[in-house]
Amino acid sequence: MPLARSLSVTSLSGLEEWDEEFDREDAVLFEIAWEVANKVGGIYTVIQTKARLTCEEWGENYFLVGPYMESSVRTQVELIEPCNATLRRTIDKMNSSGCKVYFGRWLIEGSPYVILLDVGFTAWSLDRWKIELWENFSIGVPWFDREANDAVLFGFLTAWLLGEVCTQCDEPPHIVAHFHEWLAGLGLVLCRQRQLPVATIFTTHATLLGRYLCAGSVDFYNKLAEFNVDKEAGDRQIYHRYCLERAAARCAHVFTTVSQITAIEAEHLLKRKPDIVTPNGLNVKKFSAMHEFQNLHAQSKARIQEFVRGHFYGHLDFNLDKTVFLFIAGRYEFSNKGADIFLEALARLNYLLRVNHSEVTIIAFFIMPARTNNFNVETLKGQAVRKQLWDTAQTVKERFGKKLYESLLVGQLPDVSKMLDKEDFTMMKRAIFATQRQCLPPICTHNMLEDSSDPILNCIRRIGLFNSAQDRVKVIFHPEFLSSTSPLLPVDYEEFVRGCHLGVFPSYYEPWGYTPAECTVMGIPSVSTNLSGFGCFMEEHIADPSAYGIYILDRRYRGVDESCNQLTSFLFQFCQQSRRQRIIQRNRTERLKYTVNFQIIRDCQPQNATGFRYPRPASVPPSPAHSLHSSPHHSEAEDEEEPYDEDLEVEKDRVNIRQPFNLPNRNKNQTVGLPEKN
Ligand code: G6P
Ligand code: 1S3
Repeated sequence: MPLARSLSVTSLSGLEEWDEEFDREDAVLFEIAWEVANKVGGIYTVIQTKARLTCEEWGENYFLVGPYMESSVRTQVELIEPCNATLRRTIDKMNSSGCKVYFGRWLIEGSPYVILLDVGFTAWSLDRWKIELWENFSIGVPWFDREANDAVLFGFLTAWLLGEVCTQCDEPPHIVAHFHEWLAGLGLVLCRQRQLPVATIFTTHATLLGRYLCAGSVDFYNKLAEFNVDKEAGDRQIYHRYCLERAAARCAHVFTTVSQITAIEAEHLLKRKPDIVTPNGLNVKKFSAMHEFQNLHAQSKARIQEFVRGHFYGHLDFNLDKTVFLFIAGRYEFSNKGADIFLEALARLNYLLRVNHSEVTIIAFFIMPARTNNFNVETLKGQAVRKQLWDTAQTVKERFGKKLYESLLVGQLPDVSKMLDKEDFTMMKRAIFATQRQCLPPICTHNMLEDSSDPILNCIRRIGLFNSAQDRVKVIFHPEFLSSTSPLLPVDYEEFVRGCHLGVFPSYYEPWGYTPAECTVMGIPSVSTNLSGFGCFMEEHIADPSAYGIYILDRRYRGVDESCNQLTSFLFQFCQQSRRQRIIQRNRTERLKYTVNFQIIRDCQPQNATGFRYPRPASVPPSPAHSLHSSPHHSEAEDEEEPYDEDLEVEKDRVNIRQPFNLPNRNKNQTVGLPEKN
C-alpha cells in the first residue's frame, strides 16, 4: 500500500490518473470536518497543522468546511464577505432557503478560508432528511443519538453546499472534496448519490468499531478478521453510525487513513482497503526552539515544581531535585489510551523503587478530561498555602534586609542573633502551622461527577497508590485540559510537556497518536506502542528508537502482564538515568524532530517513502551501562571504545540527517501485519 503525506491526498495524488486534462490552477479543494475551528480531538490538530502548507499550495482555491460553533467562532474566526462571486451566490442562495452559512478566515497559521454551517439553525429539516436517508440508503438514525443527528444535518448541508457551488458556476472547476471521519461522511455519500461532479476523498482517523471494540475486553488485533461487523455494531447500538462510516469509505473515490495499522483495521471493519496511507505530520517550526529547548525545559519544570510544592504541602518529604515528572494526556479512553497499564506499571515501579531504596521520586500526571464540578478545595488550598509561605518568606526577607542595611549604614557588622525578632518568628510559625494537614495530598485536582465509577480513580483505589510518604511514586489526576489561565496550574499544554521528563502513551488503540510526536519535537522522550501509528512509523524509520528516547512498548506480541513488565522496566531504567544522561537523551530526541516534520513526510514520494531510515546515534547510548539495549545492532565494544563527545555526535548526526532518504530501504518488505500471537 503506498505511503504518502497527509497533504498529498489533497494534492490529488492518484486522482491525476482519472483525468489527464487535470490542471491544478483549475481545481478547488474543499476540506470538510466536524473539527474545523472546533476542537474535539486529534483531527483539529491534523487540519490546523497542515493549513499553512495547503494554503500555500492551493492559494485562493482552498476552503475548509465545518460546523458553526459560536464560542469557537468568537475566538478563532474572522467573519468576512465571501471571497468570490460563486461562493457569494452559493451562500446567499442557501441563506435565503432557510440555512445559516458563514464565511470567514480561521485565525491560525495560513489563515485558511472557512465556510461554517449552522446545523442547529437547519434542525427543522432533520426529519425530512432522515426520511430521505432511510428511503435512499436504508439507514435509520434514532432520535436520541444527538451526535448522529448532527452528522445527518452536517452531511446534507455539505452536499447542498457543494451542489450549489456546481450550479452557480457556468463552467464548474475541478472540485475535490476531502471528508474526514464518519461525522462528515454523509456529505460524501450524498455527493455520489446525486452524481455531483466532485472528486471525493474520505479519511478515517479511527474506525468507530475499532474504538468501541478495543474499549471492551476484546482480543481486537487477533480477531480482526473474524468480527461479524454488523452484529458487533448492533450490539453496541452504533449500527446507524457504522453504516454512515462504511458508506462513506465505500463510496469515496479515494479512501485513506493515517497509519498502516489502521489501514488493516479499516480493511476488515469497513471492508475496504485504503488506497493511500497518509501519516500525520507536525509543523516543526511551530515548536522549534533551536538550542533553547533545554532552557525551556528547565523553566517549565520550575513552574511544575511550584505547583507540586503547593500540592504536596505538609508532605514535601522528597527531594524535588531528584523528582522525575511523567505524564499521560489525551482523550479519556481508559484502556484505549493505555491509562490502565500505565497505572499498573506505576504500582510495580513504586515497589521496585522502594525495595531498591531509591532516592528518586516519580510524579505521574494524568491529563484526561472527565466530567467535573471544578477544582476541589483541598487542591486550591494547597496553592494558597504555598503562596502564603512564599509571601511570608518575602516579608521576613525584606525586614531582614532593612535591618542589615541600617546596620551597614552606621558602619557596623550586624549582630546575626538580632536580625530576626519575635514578630518574624511568630509570622513564620503561623505560616508553618498552616502547612499541617490531616489528609494525604489529593490524587485528583477536581471534584469528579462520577467519582465512584471513574476508571482511573477506581484503579488507584485498587493498587493503593495514595500519595503516602512511603510511596516513591505519586499520582496527580487533572481531569481537564491544561490552560495558562488556570488558577491551579497556570501552564498551557506545550509548556507542561516541555517541563516534564517523559510522556507515557501505552495505547492499545491509537490510529496515529499526536502526543508522542509532540513530545519528540519538543525534545521530550516518550513511550508509545507498536499498536499506535506513530510507534510503528518510528520503529520502521529509526534504527534504534530507544537510543533517541522513543520507547516503543510491545503490546502486539505480548500479553498485558508482559507489556506491563516491559513498561515498568522502561520507567525503572529511565529514572535511574543521571541528569547528564537525561540532557543527552533530550538532545537526541529533539534531533528526531526532522522525522515527524510535516515537510519531510510531505516530500516523501510514495515509492521511496518507506525507504528512509534514521540511523542509530554513532556514539554511546544515553542509557545507563547496565540497562538493556533495544537494538540488535548495538555492540558493547562501541560503548567502551568511543568516548562521548556531544559536539562530535551532533556533527555526525547532522551528516546523517542530510541524507536520510538516500539510505537503502532495509525494511522494504516489512509490512505492518497482524499479530501472530498474543
Ligand atoms: C536543561 C537545562 C539545565 C538543567 C537541566 C535539568 O538541560 O539547560 O540547566 O540542569 O535541564 O534536567 P532534568 O532532566 O534534571 O530536569
Ligand atoms: C484520532 O484522534 P483520537 O485521539 O481520538 O485522530 C488523530 C488524528 O489523526 C489520531 O492521531 C489519533 O490516534 C486518533 O485517536
